[in-house]
Amino acid sequence: MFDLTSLGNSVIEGDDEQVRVLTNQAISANIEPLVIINEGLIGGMNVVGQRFKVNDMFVPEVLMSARAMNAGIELVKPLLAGGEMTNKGTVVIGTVKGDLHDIGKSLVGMMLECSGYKVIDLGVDISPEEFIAAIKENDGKILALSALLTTTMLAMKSTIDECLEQGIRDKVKVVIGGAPISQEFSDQIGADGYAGDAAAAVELVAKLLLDATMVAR
Ligand code: B1M
Repeated sequence: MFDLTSLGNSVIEGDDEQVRVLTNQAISANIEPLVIINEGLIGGMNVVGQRFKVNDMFVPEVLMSARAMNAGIELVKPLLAGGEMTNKGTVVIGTVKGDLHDIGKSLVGMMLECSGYKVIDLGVDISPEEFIAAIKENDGKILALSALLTTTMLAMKSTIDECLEQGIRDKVKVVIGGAPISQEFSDQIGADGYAGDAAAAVELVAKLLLDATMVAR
């Protein structure tokens, strides 16, 4: 029986070579691709996030862990492409204007993709105009905004305001997240919801799209 904890531990250690070896072993052991990602790779990265919060890990280590996680995900991704990758709805995701943090945002995007959504990841430092252009171009149903700095949180409000200005606010659900974000802030700026981590973001997106379908009926 393959032990996914060892894969998670290799992510925590930032050992991309070992992650590749263990991911290939997990694939050979016929472990479901989504289980490898969620319980092994993202499981390890979640621990990294928690350790950061208590200053038990530092920037270079987080970056190495993120790189190691991505090395594993690259091996598993092709296995998802044919079967489980249906499109439950298009999500446009990015880190807001002025903010260069992308590890958490990429995790959220990855989890959504693995859960069957088409994800357009715009990257970091994205202006309200760029977000809205991508929503229009791709018929996006969900706008997912990430911010890690207290100074850039306000760009989330500017993005929502721009959605209103351009007349698309009622066509898109806005979800927000990142270390300084809270449900209270989400309510204040008129977002549709806040998620504290990648798994919660997947649940929130599913709920918002289901609610939207019910209203449309
Ligand atoms: Co920066 N940084 N950083 N940094 N950095 C923080 C955020 C900080 C808290 C560190 C500290 O001082 N203790 C602090 C912010 C303080 C504040 O605003 N209150 C800070 C600062 C100040 C800065 C700079 C200004 C430093 C400087 O230059 N003086 C600078 C800003 C650059 C800029 O953005 N313009 C800066 C730069 C950097 C690096 C480039 C070195 C690097 C980022 C590299 C990269 O992302 N490629 C970096 C890092 C790594 C961090 C910390 C250490 C780790 C962030 C991280 O990746 N965590 C961070 C300290 C910390 O958070 N404790 C810090 C792991 C990741 C898995 O968690 O991103 O929280 P997180 O994502 C979680 C959830 O938040 C949630 O799900 C994820 C998975 O569970 N989530 C969402 C995230 N987005 C979501 C979206 C959703 C839903 C959930 O829906 C859409």
